[in-house]
Amino acid sequence: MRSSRTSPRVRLAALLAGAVTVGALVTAGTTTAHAADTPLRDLAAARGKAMGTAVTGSKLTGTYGDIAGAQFNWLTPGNAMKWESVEPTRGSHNWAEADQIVAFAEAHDQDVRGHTLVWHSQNPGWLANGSWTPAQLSTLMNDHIALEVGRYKGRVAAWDVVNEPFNEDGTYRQTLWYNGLGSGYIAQALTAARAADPAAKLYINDYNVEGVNAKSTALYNLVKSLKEQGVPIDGVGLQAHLILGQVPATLQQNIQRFADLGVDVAITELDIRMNLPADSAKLAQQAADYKAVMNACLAVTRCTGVTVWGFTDSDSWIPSTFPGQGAATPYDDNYAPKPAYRAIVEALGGTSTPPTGACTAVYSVTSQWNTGFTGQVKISCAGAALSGWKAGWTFGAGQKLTSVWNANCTQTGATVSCANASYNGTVPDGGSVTFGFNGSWSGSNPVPSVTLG
Ligand code: 9MR
Repeated sequence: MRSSRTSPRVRLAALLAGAVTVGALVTAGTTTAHAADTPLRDLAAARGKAMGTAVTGSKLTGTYGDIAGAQFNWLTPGNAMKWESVEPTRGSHNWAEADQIVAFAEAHDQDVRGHTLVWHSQNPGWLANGSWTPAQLSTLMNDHIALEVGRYKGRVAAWDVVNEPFNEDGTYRQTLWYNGLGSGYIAQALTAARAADPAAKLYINDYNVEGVNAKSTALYNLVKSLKEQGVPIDGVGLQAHLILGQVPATLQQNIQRFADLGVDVAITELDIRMNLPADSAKLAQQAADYKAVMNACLAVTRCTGVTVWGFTDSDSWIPSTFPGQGAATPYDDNYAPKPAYRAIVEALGGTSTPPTGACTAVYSVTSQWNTGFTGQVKISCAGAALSGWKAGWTFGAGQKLTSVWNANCTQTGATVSCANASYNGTVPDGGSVTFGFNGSWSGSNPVPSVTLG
C-alpha cells in the first residue's frame, strides 16, 4: 500500500539508500516536489500561447536538449532550414539537421516554425552569385518552396515564408528576389507555400517592426494589400531583437493593428542584448523588458506567442555579431535561469522559485616552506553571480602577506582586505575567480575563514 503512494523516483532513492525509514521517504518526496517551477510551455499553453525557442540541432542532447524539450512547445531551427543549409550545392540536398529538429519536436509534442524560405541572406553561393533571368529565378524560388514545404507537409505548423523584405525607411530591400522579380515575389512565394502545404500558417517575418514606425507601417500596408488581393497570408513575425531598456512603447498597439487586419502576430526571435559584463541591475532591467514583451503579446488575442532566439546565452548570435554585447537570453551560459526567465514565468501567471544560489570563497594553502607559503582564495558562484567582489579574513598566527596577484589586498595588523582586480570583478553564475598570494609564517599557519562581501 505504501509503495502505491510512493513515486518511482522516491522508491529508487530508497533502494539506493538501503534501509530507510518512512520519515526518509517523505523527506525525499518533498524535495522532489518543489525542485522545479511549472515549465514555460505549460504556463503558455494555459494562456493559449506558444512559447518557443530557436535551436541548434547538434546541441539537442544533455542539459540543452532537456531544457529545449521540457520548457518550450514550439521550436524554430536557427539555421537548419535556410537555403544554404539545405542545398549547399545545386541539386544536392542536406536535410539532416532539419529532419533531426522536426523529429525532436515530434518526440516532445512540440510545433515547428519553419525558418525561412525566401531571404536575401544565408543563400548558397551558387544561388547568390549566379546570374539569373527573371524566369529562372521564379522557377528556382517556386521549386525550392515546393520541395522544402512539401517535405515537411503536415509537420511544420508555420513558415516564415519571406524574411526581412524591407529597409528601415519602409522601401523594399534590394535583394536577389526583388531585383529579379519585383515586389511580386512576395505574393508568389506565399502562393507557392500555400500550394505545398495548405494547412501551414504562412508568415512574413522582419526585424525593427516591433513598434509603430516607417518599416512596420510598410509591412502593415503590404499585408493589407495582400489580404485585399486574396494572397494567402496568415501572420506577421516580429523578430524582436531588442536592446536593453528599449522595448518599443507602441509594441502592443502595433501587434493590435496587425491583428485588426485579420492576421496572426508572433514574436519570432526575441532576445534583449546588453553591454557586457552583465550585472544585477542590467539583469533586472532585462527581466522587466522580457515581461513587457510577454505582456504585450498576452494582451492581444491574435498574438500567437513568443519565441526566443536561443534560450541560453551560450547559443546566442549576439556576442559574435555585436562584440562586447550579449547575455541576451533567459538562461545564462551554464543553463541557470536568469531573472528574465522568472519574468516570463510571472508574465504567464506562474510563480517562480527565487534563486537559492550563493557565492562562496575558499582559502587554501597550496605550498608551504620553512618561512613562507603560497595560498589562494577561490570564489565560486552557483545560482548567483557577482559583479565586483571583496574578500577579507583575519590571520590567526601572525602571518603576513608579501605579494598578491589577481586581486588588490591590504593588510592592517592581522586583518586582510582584498578586492577584485580591474579584470576579474565578474564571477558568473556557475563560474569562479581565483586570486593568489605569498605570505610569511612562523610557528603555525592556520587557515582563516574568508568573508565575501
Ligand atoms: O541565429 C542565426 C545565426 O546563427 C546566423 O549566423 C545568422 C546569420 O545571419 O542568422 C541568425 O539568425 C537570424 C535569423 O535567421 C533572421 N533574423 C536575424 C537572426 C539573427 O541574425
